Amino acid sequence: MKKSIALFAIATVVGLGCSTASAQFKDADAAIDYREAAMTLMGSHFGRMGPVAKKEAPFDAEAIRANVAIFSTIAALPWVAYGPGTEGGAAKPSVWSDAKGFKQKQDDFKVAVTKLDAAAEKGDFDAFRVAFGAVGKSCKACHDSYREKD
Ligand code: ASC
Repeated sequence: MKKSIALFAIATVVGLGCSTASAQFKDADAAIDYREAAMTLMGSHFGRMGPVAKKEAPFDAEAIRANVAIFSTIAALPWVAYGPGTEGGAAKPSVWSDAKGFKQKQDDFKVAVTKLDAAAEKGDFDAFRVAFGAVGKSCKACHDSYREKD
């Protein structure tokens, strides 16, 4: 009897572990792949605007508007893939041990991205440049605290 209770407890814990990771993803690896894919696309769409912000490439307001629209859409995606039981990849354990701090970084980032969106919609270079810089700082602040160094 005791043994069956213990087995039930283990099954429950394992079951919960699985259900948290698989609420939206098959397993932890699927969640890691998803968030890393989203980050890769974010890096591509953000990074290509760097030369424009640095005045090394011309400011094409419509191209920037379209690219920021893609970036801000992708920027909403990774966060759901850091659920319980998805530790690993480039994420530091502090993502989970300091969940509040990690959430604050996400919130700061979302505010910065919203401002970048507004600037891109306005088509104003200076507003874009300032907002782009703030998003970059937000990326870096989170990476410094919550991403393993390469
Ligand atoms: C990028 C990219 C990042 C950020 C960061 C900004 O283009 O891939 O991780 O910008 O370097 O500081």
